[in-house]
Amino acid sequence: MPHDLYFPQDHLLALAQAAGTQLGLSPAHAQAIAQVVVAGQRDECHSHGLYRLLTVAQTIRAGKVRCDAVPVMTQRGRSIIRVDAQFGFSPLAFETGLPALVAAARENGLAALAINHCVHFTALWPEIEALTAHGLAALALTPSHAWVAPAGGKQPVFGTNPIAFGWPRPGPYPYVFDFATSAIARGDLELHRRAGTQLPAGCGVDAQGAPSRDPLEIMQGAMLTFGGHKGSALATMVELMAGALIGDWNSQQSLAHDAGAGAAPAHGELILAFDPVAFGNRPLPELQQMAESLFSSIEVQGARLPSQRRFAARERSAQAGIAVSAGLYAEIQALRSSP
Ligand code: NDP
Ligand code: PYC
Repeated sequence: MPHDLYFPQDHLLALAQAAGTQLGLSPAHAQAIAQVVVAGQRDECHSHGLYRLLTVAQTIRAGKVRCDAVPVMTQRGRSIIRVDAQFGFSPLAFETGLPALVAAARENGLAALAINHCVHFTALWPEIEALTAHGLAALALTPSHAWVAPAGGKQPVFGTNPIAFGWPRPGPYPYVFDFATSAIARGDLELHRRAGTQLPAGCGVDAQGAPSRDPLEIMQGAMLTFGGHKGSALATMVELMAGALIGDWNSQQSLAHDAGAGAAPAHGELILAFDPVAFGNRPLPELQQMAESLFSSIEVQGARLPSQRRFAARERSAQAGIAVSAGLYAEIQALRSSP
């Protein structure tokens, strides 16, 4: 019977960092990656928690990432920050651009961070929360590998293409949503495959285009977008705004570059930061009050805000330790001692 073990955050950070270093990552990359995967585990986002270190390992072993890449930041005009990740993993590139993005958003009201040539495997909400912590609203988009068919089609074109948004609230937690534009994230499909379980209906088709709930069959066929033509259009927008707009690969090019290696996608990411004070021309608490009344009218009817499950998990983890299944813990330990 699988069971969970519980660990203090510092223990998992040290383990994840040691595993990354053992895999060959520079200390800066190992640390940046440890932060995001442990945050995912802490918030019970299992598709983007410690499990993602297995993707990191696969990507390194396939030779599809530069383990010691040093991101290079440049600025165009006052509000476009570019960070070239030099084919390293994305978390360090984001850390590199964050201070300049915050400063440019403060100065101009709106600023963009375009990350180019990164290898990407993370959830987007850690980046969104890094911006809401500065009192900024934020939007992030990134393609992935072409696994998802357009509405009305059967051939994969889009990535799972997440869209994440955040709004700064008074108190410890912002308003944040963060979701794949596919009906299910690839990470969750992988977890179903590992567990030998079926997907919910409507997530994919087999190689003949027939509806399927089998992860392996869908991997041979195509995943589907959420919301039919609406998800399909949003996925297209992500390909354009975090692909062509920033002069980087789309999900088809990322998958072609992968050439069957099973590595994390390689492409760009677009992150926009908005200063509500500049747009609203009022003090932040006044603007936040307007937002709070919207949130109240959602919650008063028993509906929940996105990320509340995640924040509740964060509180539980702070009290009881971070839960990790015994099997996954053993796999991460094995990475730390791998040759
Ligand atoms: P989910 O469908 O699990 O959740 C999407 C969002 O909706 C979350 O903010 C979630 O909050 C919220 N939510 C869920 N249920 C409700 C509800 N009943 N009422 C209100 N809000 C709700 O996300 P996905 O599986 O689509 O994506 C998971 C992660 O995968 C994301 O973090 C995403 O960034 C990542 N991803 C990354 C990719 C990449 O290329 N790097 C590609 C695709 C996905 P809560 O978490 O609190 O439940
Ligand atoms: O879960 O779809 C996903 C995903 C793709 C890249 C990183 N996560």
